[in-house]
Amino acid sequence: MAGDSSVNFNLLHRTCKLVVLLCFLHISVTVVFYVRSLDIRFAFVQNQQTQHNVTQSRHTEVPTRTKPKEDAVKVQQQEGTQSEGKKPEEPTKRLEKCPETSPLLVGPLRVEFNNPVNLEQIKKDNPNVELGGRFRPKDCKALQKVAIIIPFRKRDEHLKYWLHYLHPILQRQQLDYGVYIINQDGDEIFNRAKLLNVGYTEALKEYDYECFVFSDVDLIPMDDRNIYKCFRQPRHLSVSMDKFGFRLPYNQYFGGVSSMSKEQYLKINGFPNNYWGWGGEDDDIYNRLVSKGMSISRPTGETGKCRMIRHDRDKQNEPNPQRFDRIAHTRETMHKDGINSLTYQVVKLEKLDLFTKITVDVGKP
Ligand SMILES: [Mn+2]
Repeated sequence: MAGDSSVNFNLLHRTCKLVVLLCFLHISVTVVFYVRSLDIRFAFVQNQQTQHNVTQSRHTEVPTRTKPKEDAVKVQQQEGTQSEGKKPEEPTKRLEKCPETSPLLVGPLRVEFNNPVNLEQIKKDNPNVELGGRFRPKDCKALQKVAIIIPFRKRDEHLKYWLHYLHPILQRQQLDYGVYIINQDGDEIFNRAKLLNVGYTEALKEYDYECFVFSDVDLIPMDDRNIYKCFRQPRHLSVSMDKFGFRLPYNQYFGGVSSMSKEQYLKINGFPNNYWGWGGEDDDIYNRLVSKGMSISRPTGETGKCRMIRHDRDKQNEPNPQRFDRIAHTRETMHKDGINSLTYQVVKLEKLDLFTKITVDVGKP
């Protein structure tokens, strides 16, 4: 009996030891994980701050494995001293995202071209638009950065109306946007699609735009709920033009005003460069989209109403007789003709009050 109980006692003793050991192991593992999670949190906070302030990035690199805590403390001190000297930066740091639907929208608008407008007045009416035609909402972070690209030549009267109507609309849409007028230099035949490619390229040199709206200079939306931004599919915005009796002229129509994200644009190798003169380039773009498996998104006919400023046909923009033949071969030509084959010369770059004007030599056929 005595031997039996001592064996029992030994067994109990050993079991207790094992339990204590396991407890200790458990606690130490917990402590290690806790400390590491603290480090990660530090690193995360620093990362967030570096995103907002590039100048601090050198001091706020993620701590190395060896002495993470010391580094983190050092960083905090540095940031403390730096932020004191840089107070103006603070308010921009904590902007919340703008709402999915802007509360500033008013719906249907009256659009007419009877009363002349002038640039001075438009500038006064839009005090928040910055040099080069740039704007971003003050009290929230815009959902998209949008470059508005307008192919142009000798249409200053139309441009004034466009600026007069569009700047207030785009601001109410709470977009982070810039307006780029791509002016074809010289008197050679006009090339709309190539100018659009130039606009895409030049705008990206200036700012990290993620969305591109391609608009004719003479088209004005009649409803500010027609948002000049990008969607999951390429968007056709000018869906019911007064010129066509407020209807789509045909289902595949992609002319007038359209929008495409950077990804969508690159997927189709941009736009063709060899459509000289009027017509066809919008159908070519449509073919590119469809051949890459994309479809067209559109606002409703009511929201998508817009007016075109009446005008005579421009000189040096005659209908292009080759357009039907070109459109028939988009699928074969699109991979070698587009943003990857674009060549041009910037003649002049002007930062004006309400827009950026880029005058370019796009060559001739
Ligand atoms: Mn027109």
